[in-house]
Amino acid sequence: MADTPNSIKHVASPLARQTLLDDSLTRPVAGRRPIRILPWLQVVKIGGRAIMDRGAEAILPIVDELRKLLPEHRLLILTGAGIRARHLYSVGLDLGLPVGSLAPLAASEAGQNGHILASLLAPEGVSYVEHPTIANQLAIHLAAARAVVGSAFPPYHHHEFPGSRIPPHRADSGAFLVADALGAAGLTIVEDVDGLYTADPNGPDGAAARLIPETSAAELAGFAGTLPFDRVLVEIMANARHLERVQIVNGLVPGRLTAALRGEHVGTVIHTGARTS
Ligand code: GWN
Ligand code: ATP
Repeated sequence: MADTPNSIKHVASPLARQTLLDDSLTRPVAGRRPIRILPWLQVVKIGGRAIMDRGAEAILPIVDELRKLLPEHRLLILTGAGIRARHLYSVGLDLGLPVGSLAPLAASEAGQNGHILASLLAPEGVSYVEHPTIANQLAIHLAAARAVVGSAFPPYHHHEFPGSRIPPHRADSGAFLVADALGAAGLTIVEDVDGLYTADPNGPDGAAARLIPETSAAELAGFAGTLPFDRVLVEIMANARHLERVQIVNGLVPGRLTAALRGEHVGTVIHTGARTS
């Protein structure tokens, strides 16, 4: 027995003998760009507050636009959480709930919006798919249907970072993270404003706010004002592996989403830190 060779102890691995914390040692193995899992996929994030909370007036035209896009694109449509999550934050914070408890509760509101949107697209064969399905079975679902709908919130749950009382990783960062991880062809964020402005166009200084047609994650790192998306997305975009740009468009203007998916510049284009090659 003692003489039996145990080859398991001798599995050759370039990372076997070194710390994973030293970039210079891991770079030869880990520094390469990962493969694109679904390179033909277009990810569309529909604002919870910007679109879904407005009801039929905003939702039905977007549903119509998405329906017409199906022959052209294979879509992962992800919904944000909207006003119900904001109510939840205020009640939860008043009660002293930690960020890790608030994150899954808010996420469930993003899911509810997804169920609503998917019901309206069901005649086209579109269904709501669960987080685990997005993680592991998107390819087979998108072989059966031109699009699926899911929750844009990332499932950080009780692992949410404790730096702030409101979950920092919300629907915009969730949509970006999954689009980049899948190596998708693009991400379009659908809002109720024409794009990123120098200041909140609906805020007190709105009259003086100017649209910024093009910017980068690096430039936004020094942007002191409010943003129409999760602030942590700026840092995430800077470290992107695949997605080279994101476009923010106004979903209240018919045709903008369609134009964006056809590669037209109709909102704010944000260049990420992903290398072109
Ligand atoms: O419930 O609408 O997925 O796709 O973050 O977790 O809080 O869950 O805790 O597959 O796993 O409410 O139940 O709910 O929105 O997230 O889902 O209908 O474990 O399909 O069960 O990662 O949908 O839900 O809220 O997305 O964002 O059962 Mo919902 Mo959400 Mo459904 Mo999902 Mo969370 Mo699951 Mo999950 Mo929980
Ligand atoms: P969710 O999907 O998380 O529910 P949402 O994306 O639908 O949210 P908001 O998070 O409210 O919606 O973001 C859109 C809003 O951001 C706009 O209606 C606008 O008033 C506001 N905003 C704040 N700062 C800016 C800015 N610099 N440029 C453009 N809009 C801004």
